[in-house]
Amino acid sequence: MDEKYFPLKIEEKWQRVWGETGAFETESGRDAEARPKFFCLETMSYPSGFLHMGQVRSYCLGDALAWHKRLQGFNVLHPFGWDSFGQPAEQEAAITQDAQARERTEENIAHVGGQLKRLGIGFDWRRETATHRPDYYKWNQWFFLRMLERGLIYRRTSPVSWCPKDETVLPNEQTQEGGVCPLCGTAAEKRERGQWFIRTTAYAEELLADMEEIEAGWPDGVLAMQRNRIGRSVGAYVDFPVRDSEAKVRVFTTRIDTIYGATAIVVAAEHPLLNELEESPLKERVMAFVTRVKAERAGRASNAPGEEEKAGVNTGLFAVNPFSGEQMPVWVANYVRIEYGAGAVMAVPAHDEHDFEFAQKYSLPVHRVIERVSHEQESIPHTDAAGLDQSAAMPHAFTEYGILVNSAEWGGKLSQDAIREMAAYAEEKNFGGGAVTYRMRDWNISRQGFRGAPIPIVHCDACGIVPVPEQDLPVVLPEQAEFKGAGESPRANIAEFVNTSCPKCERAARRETDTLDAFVDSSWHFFRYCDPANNAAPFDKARAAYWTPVDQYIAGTEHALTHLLYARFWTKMMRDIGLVTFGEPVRNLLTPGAVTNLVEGTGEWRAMSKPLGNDVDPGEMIESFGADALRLSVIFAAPPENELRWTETGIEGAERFLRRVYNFAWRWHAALKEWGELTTAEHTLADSSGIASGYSVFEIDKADFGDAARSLERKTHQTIARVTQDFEELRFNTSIAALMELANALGDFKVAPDAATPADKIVVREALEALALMLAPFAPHVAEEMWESLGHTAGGLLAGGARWPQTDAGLARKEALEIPVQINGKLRGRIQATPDTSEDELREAALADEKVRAHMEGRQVVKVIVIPQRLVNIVTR
Ligand code: ANZ
Ligand code: ZN
Repeated sequence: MDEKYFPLKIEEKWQRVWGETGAFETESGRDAEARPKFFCLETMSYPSGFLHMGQVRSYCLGDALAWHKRLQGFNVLHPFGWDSFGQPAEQEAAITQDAQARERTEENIAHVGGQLKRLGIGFDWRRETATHRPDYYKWNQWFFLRMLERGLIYRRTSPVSWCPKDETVLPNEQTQEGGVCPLCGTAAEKRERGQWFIRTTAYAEELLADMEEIEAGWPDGVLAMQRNRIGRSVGAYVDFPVRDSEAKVRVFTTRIDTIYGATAIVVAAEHPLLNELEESPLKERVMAFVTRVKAERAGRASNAPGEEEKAGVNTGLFAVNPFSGEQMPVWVANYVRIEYGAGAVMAVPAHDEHDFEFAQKYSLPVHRVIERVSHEQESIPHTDAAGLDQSAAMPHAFTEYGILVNSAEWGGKLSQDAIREMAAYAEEKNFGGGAVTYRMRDWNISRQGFRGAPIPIVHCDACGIVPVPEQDLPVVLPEQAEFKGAGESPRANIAEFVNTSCPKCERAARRETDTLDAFVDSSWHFFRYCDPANNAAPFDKARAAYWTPVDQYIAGTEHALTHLLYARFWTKMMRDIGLVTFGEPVRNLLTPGAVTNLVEGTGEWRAMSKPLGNDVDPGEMIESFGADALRLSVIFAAPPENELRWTETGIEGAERFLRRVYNFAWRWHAALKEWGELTTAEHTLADSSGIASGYSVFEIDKADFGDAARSLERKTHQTIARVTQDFEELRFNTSIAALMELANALGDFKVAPDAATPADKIVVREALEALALMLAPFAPHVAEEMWESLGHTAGGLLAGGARWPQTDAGLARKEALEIPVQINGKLRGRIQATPDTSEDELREAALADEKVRAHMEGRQVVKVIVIPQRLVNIVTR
């Protein structure tokens, strides 16, 4: 240990030692796997060329937990990978027309990987994976074939964005707001085109039901988002015959009880019924409208309903209500989506807000058929023609359940009962029945972008669609694709790629030119970490059985919805093809908040980003303050889930704290080291995992302890208890606060090292050892240096088998307090409490105290004033 703290020097030293001793290299094999495991995962990184502070935060949180678990004796897997076909990487390559995209990716990987190593993050680098490498994406293609065999993959036409100028398909992600081509700015068009889909909806029910298993370990917000995306909806379908036609229109409704109030049928612009329209001026109007709606949709980034003003046209067709026999017009409108339910609705303006708005605009009738159930109202509200006038004047839709009116023999029933009975009736009469639909859609995995894993399919004129045989995998992505003018995917005019022979009949055939969505890569990547070099399978089943599911995943909220839903789906699929034995891949999920910074000239805190100019380069921070200070500051600044407002004073404070701790260790290390050698020779405690503990334990008569020693000892054990507990609850920031308090207690320990008694040395040594061990998850380089200075020379904390400190429960207990109790300002008694005793508990204890009660005889309590940890004052009359 040097006298002065030079972060860069000790950081370089320990990173070298960790590399040499393989400190973070996860053990495999039977011996290691007899130990309890902990799989700590953060999201992959896009190799964008620089490290972002948000990533730094996430990796520092993960590393803190990984260190803690290692010190607790777990066999810890903390791996790292590159999402190198991920959207930003792809976008950059496409926009810059980067023909050397692959080399650039490898350069970025080397550069950012170097920054992560410089930060000292304890990844097992031997397991590093990158999704753009053929040895990885080969397995994406393998999974594709497995799913194809099982009927989980199918092909159908679906719209893509198309740039008419560049004559190319635009990846959906790249079609920016307003629908312009990212290359030339021309307005994008939509074209129908055959694309590949995974039947994720086959797992919708299970994706929802299994959420029970993860309920405890996932944030409520994420659970809600998943539920909402799956979007289970229970209702009924009803078939409405079209007048003068064989056709029927099927609608999905959650409110079949309102069917007597239906005054129109409204279909989506893509509805097949529209093909049936007779040649007529009306047909022209309808088709013009349909074209307009489709164009508007193409121009919008999302397909969310309700964003646009409602619009529609009358088709001239009529449909017949199978309950009432009433006829109603068929409209086409922009607020009905083809993908949901049956792609058509019965419009009930009186009871649905969307329909109400639509009816207002186009003067459709409003028929009220549900009344509020009122308490006074004993009888059923009467149902005469006057009801109609009344309902026409409804200021808005009445959307609640109630009692049916104007509904023939169903009148007088409660909505809940009618919903059940009317669906059963529809089923009995063969024009409908109960139905469950999901908002979730099948997953379109076709991409026409610059880079990605080629879909392993050959198109043969004779045999049709033929899968590439497994032994021919991987189908390697040609790296020199031209983005423009291919008329298709960028690969379409690369003859060497496209032209091939049919695996079945050996005649000339064409390769599929689409690539797989990069979400495929990330859906299973963490399983690959268990066995990253496997050449015969995506991973070995036994290895995965040991390591997975993931014990703790740390993933930003931007990944919480789509990525995790796909990862959950993928795991269930892998279970069904026999690779794993469970269906939920992630036990616990932490979603760190954004790292924000002031945007100059606006006074606004926004997530750091290069375009906003409010990003901070982690590399520069490391140069100025050291990796430990950066790591400590990003964890200390806020609870993990919260926004982290970046300030340079934060990292300055962290550096000052580390320097203080370091200086204290330096001041004492000579005295303590000697003492350590003389007396203890390190007890070797065997812990439950059978590994020797390097934590020093002293046998000494506590009677020799002075007040200062006693109080420092107590502080040490209280800190161990608190920090250990905080780790359980992922409250990393408050555990750092506790370590700061312990450091302060050391600072207050006024004995000089050369005047210290053996007892003094023992408590200081114990405190410093505990501080080093508990600081290791946050500032591992300083921690290693302190630990070594205390005489532990076995090649570092982990190589030396150091263990998380144990707390002495008796010592950890908070000191007892005596709280005075006053009655009307006069001291009348004392009660026992701890600093944690709540106000309510203090109030109750004071009122229950015997002496106090004796003084209260015959008086009435007006109020009780409680000052926590200090005083209770009872005011009486
Ligand atoms: C008639 C009705 C009357 C409805 C009423 C609601 C209230 P959730 O709960 O989200 O599943 N709907 C059905 N298919 C649709 C589509 N393709 N595009 C737009 N809207 C559609 O919503 C189900 C309700 O959404 C259905 O119930 C239908 O309107 C509408 F008083 O049918 B309802
Ligand atoms: Zn063929």
